[in-house]
This record gives sequence, C-alpha cells and structure tokens, in this order.
Amino acid sequence: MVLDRLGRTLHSALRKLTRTAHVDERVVKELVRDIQRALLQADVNVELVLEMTKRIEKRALEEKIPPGMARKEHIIKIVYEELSTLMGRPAQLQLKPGEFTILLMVGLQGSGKTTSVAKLASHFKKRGFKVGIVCADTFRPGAYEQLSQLGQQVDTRFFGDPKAKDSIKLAKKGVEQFKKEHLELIVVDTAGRHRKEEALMEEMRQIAKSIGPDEIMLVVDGTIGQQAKEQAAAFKTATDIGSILITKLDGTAKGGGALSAVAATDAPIKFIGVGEHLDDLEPFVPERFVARLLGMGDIETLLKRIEETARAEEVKPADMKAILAGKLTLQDVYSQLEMMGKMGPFKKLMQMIPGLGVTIPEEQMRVGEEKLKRFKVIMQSMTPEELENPKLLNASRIRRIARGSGTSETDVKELLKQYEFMKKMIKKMIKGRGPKFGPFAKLMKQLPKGISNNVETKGASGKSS
Ligand SMILES: Nc1nc2c(ncn2[C@@H]2O[C@H](COP(=O)(O)OP(=O)(O)O)[C@@H](O)[C@H]2O)c(=O)[nH]1
Ligand SMILES: [Mg+2]
Repeated sequence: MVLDRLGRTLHSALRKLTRTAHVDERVVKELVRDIQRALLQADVNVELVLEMTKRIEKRALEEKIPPGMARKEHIIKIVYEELSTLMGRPAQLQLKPGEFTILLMVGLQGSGKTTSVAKLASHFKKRGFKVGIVCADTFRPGAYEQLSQLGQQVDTRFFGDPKAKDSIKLAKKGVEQFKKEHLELIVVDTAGRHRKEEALMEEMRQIAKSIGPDEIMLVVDGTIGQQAKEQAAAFKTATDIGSILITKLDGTAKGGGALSAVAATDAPIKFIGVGEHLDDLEPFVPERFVARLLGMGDIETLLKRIEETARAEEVKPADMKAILAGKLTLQDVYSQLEMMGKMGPFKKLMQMIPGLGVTIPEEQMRVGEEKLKRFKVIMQSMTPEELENPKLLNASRIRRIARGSGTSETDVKELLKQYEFMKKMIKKMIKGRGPKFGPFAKLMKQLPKGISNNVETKGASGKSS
C-alpha cells in the first residue's frame, strides 16, 4: 500500500486511543504527540505538523461532541478531517465528452512524466475517451522510442518524429493532427531537461503559448518529500491552469511530506503515481486517501451514519439511568433495535472502527423492518404493566397478545427473546466487556457512579478489547 509506514504509525496511534478506557487531556496530548512523530518521520514540514496537531488538540478538547457520538469517535473524526485537509483539497480532471482537452505535461527530467503520460492515456481510455499522446521531447535520446512503445502498450494514438529538433513546432503539429482526428484527450509529453525551476517554467510558457493547453500538469517526484514545495510554488505562480501529479509514492517514506508540501501551496493534486506499471495511477481524493492510509475502510460512511442515527434517535439520559438500574422495558428494547437497524450490521461497524473487539451475533443485532413493525403491533396489544415488566408475560398472556395483535405466539416469544438478550448484553457491559462505541456505549456513559468506576478500572487493564 502507498505510504505504508505513515499509515501504520498513524493507525497504531489511533488504536492506542481506542484502547484507552478513559479519554482525558493527557490521552489527547499523547495522541497528538504520536501523530506528530508519524508525520515528521514522513518528512512533513515541521510547521505544518505543529499547526495541524495544535488544531487537533484544540478541537478534541474544546469541541462539543455531537449527540450520539462517543468521544473517541469524535476524536477519530477530527484526526481524519485534519489529515484530509493537510493532504490537499479535492480536485479532479474532468474531460468533456465529444470535445478535446489538451493536457501539457511538464516536470524535471526523471520525475516520471513519460510514464505518467502513458498512465493517463490508459486511465482515460478505459473510461471510454479517445486519447492521443504527443512526444515533444526532442532532447532526450530514446524519448521517441520510449513513448511510442508505451503508446502501443496502451493501444492509443501516438504522434512523434525521431528526427525533429524543434520541440515547440513538434508539439503544435501533434496537437493539430489529433484535433483533426477528433480525439477527446491530447496529452503532450515534454523534455523537462532543466535542473532549475525558473528555466523549466520558461520552457513550459513557450510550449503553452504555441499549443494553448486547457491544463498544464506538473509531474513531481514524490521521493523528494517536502522539497516538492519549491517546484509547486514556482509552478503555481507561473500558471493558473495548473495541476499536479505526484509520482513514486510507492516505496518512499517521504510521500506524506511531498503531498502536504504541495497541498500547502494550494496547487490542486489530481493524480498520484503508485508504481511503475501502467495501471499504477490513481485520481487523488484526499478523504479517500486518508481513510485508506489509516486503514479505516469506509470511515466516512460510518461517521455519516453515526451522525444521522444520533439525530434521528436522541437517547434520553433519564431512560438510560432507569435501564442501567435494571429497569429495562420493552419500549427500550424496541428503540435500541430500531437504532441498530438504522446503523446496519454490527459486524460491519466493528470492521470500520479499529480496536473494537466485541463479538455479538449479527442476527441478534439486526432486526429487519418487517419484524420491527410486527414488534410494534405486538407491543401495542400489551398493557402498560406488561410493557414495563415483561416478566408478567406468561403463556396465557402471550396467547392473548398474539391474538390481539394478529401475530403468532412465536412472534411474541421472539420479542421476549430479544428482551432477554439485551438484558444479558447490559449485564456484560456493566462488567466492562461491552462495546466502546455505538448506542450501547452511550448507555455505558450513563452508568451510575459506582458501577461506572468499576467499568473504567477493568477497561484500563487494556485487555478488554
Ligand atoms: N516506483 C515508481 N516508479 C515510477 C513511477 N513513475 C515513474 N517511475 C519511474 O521513474 C523513472 C523515470 O520515469 P520517466 O517517465 O522516464 O520520467 P521523465 O524523465 O519525467 O519522463 C522510470 O524508471 C519510471 O519507471 C511511480 O509512480 N512509481
Ligand atoms: Mg520523459
């Protein structure tokens, strides 16, 4: 995976957080230090690191936790958001079907331009666009051969002339040829023979003037880490139709530095190169990238769902106290089941949050809409006493309720089974073996003082998850 090491260190920092029983200022500060260490190791600029982690700390300690969200979830969300911002703003290369888009590729020699030209051609060809690539590198020996071969591999139109001397004329000829052929994407490869940014920018201006590109893409070698900033900054000043492609993010420990340094110049990163193979190109979406970096799968979807559920089902603290004092009513069970239904299978939830190690049979947690409706009618046929105290429900009452609600005795018994199960769950939670997230965790926070202390000491041994 890209940026393997950074991902691992950040992930373990968050794991440490999720495994801590009680989150206080000290825990937040330690998390912040872990994140700082991870980012500095990845060559992220010190100032950027300090700025970002200061924001994480402040937000984690001061922001109001949204209803229904556990404190740890909230902190994970903050880290995720701040890392995403650090890595850049979302920007995608949009082609117009039926029209042509001219893309001029620039960058220092060896940065990965020619390879990226072929990767881009392959990427857009797979998406159904008609693509042509132009070799305007008249400087490097073998440049023509290299790109023409790549063009064959991708099976795309190629334009070049091994004998041409003037790269600007050549670029213009190629673009005109492909316009006539009604191609939709024309990618122009250049030499980038200069060592200095200024000279590179001058070369770029001249070719750009001649071919009138829709977009100029600077290819930056990711292995240079935060040094990428100079190139990106010079480029940003030189053109306002510029975007960035960062290569070689596989196999470098400095990728985080390159990404964040470029992002800091506000130049949009549109693609990343993650290997030598022609398929190793990805559109760069900061949120998705960070989620994967943290090994969190679909964290965004998870967070959204938690927020939505919380809004839909505000849990009343008074009810919680009663439940934890042992007064679990059928109404409580019903609302918990309803909430679970909305949140989706618990198993999936557990995969999404690291460090959450509870084993609850999925079918116990997820009750389908149909069944929920049936439970509701069953409950409507019960007396207030029965709802409060399901123990009263003997065989004859069950028969009466089944008949009254137009359901079967099995249905009624199933509701009672859910009730018993939930009661057991709550007992487990009180012993400190319950989940640390989600609606049940919310219950835990409402524990009466004596029990709550007990839970925290047990959790603190660290073996609970
Ligand atoms: N590992 C890795 N190597 C890359 C990547 N992109 C390019 N390269 C390699 O970098 C070297 C220079 O690439 P090239 O396209 O010729 O650079 P150019 O001089 O800018 O045209 C080649 O050996 C490529 O295989 C990448 O994303 N990952
Ligand atoms: Mg080249």
